[in-house]
Amino acid sequence: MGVAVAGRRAADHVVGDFIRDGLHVFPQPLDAAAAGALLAAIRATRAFDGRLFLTEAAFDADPQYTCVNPRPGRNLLDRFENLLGFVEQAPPVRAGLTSVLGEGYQTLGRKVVCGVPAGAVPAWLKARIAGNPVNNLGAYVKPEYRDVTYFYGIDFHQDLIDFKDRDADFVTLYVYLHPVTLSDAPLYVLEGSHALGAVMFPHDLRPDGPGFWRYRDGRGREARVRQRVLTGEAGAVAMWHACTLHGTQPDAADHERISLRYLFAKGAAARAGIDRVNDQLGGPIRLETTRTDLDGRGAARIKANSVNRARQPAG
Ligand SMILES: O=C(O)CCC(=O)C(=O)O
Ligand SMILES: [Fe+2]
Repeated sequence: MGVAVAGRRAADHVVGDFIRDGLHVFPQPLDAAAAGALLAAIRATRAFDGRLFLTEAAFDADPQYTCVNPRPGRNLLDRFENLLGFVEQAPPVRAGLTSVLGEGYQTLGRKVVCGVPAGAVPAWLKARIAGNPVNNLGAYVKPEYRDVTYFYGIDFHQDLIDFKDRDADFVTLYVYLHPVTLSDAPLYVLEGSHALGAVMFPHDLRPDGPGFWRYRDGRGREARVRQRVLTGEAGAVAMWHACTLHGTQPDAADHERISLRYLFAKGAAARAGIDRVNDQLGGPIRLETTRTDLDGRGAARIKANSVNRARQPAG
């Protein structure tokens, strides 16, 4: 088989995974040594412990719920441009992205995501956020550390949640920088959940037998979807559709989980694999309103969570 034919078959395989599962897990991890070098550089910038956080009094003096994530000019990854080639230039990553998004795909964003371990979250904060569906801790982190996104678990969501009035023409690429076991807040991905299209958060999900969920879109359609837990080695890499449900439980380990999260969008290509995927969705590919869990300030106003009820697989 020639190189071009092999490349085309691999590309079809990636798009096929997206059509069926809304998820592609790359068969080989990226360069683990390079992942380790980046991880060391990230860890050298701060202690991922209680010192990340404001005091309760400082928080309450002026609560800020928005603009607490990395943004241009405040993004830790931009300091490590020279350490990112093992992801951004990796031939399997480039080929996979090209098959889904076409030539000239664009980087919509990239950042470090930290799963904060239970022991690092101050007691006052744990009490306040218990049961919230989205525990992005940016609001409670000292401003100088908001160049990383910090989670203490996030319920099943579509990454389209951050993009009202935009088509699901992008994918998330997620890279583990160290081994991630069941106790390191691995991602839980619901295979095939993208097939109902864009649906508002929070989602109607009920356990439906071991490792399965019944997912309803509120428009009369439903699907039985399989829960896949993405444990993996350093350099493990996966990508999913903007409508694929995924989430994490709070990090139960005594150390942080550090990963990279990229968003890539279709570029100049007139038609790409993502269009074939989206043609087959049984629902819209865009929403005017993507979430109903926040109040006017951006604070949680709903206490409910599905992913925390997920049973961990044995092992
Ligand atoms: O890393 C996590 O815990 C969840 C990340 C995620 O789903 C996101 O940032 O959209
Ligand atoms: Fe996400």
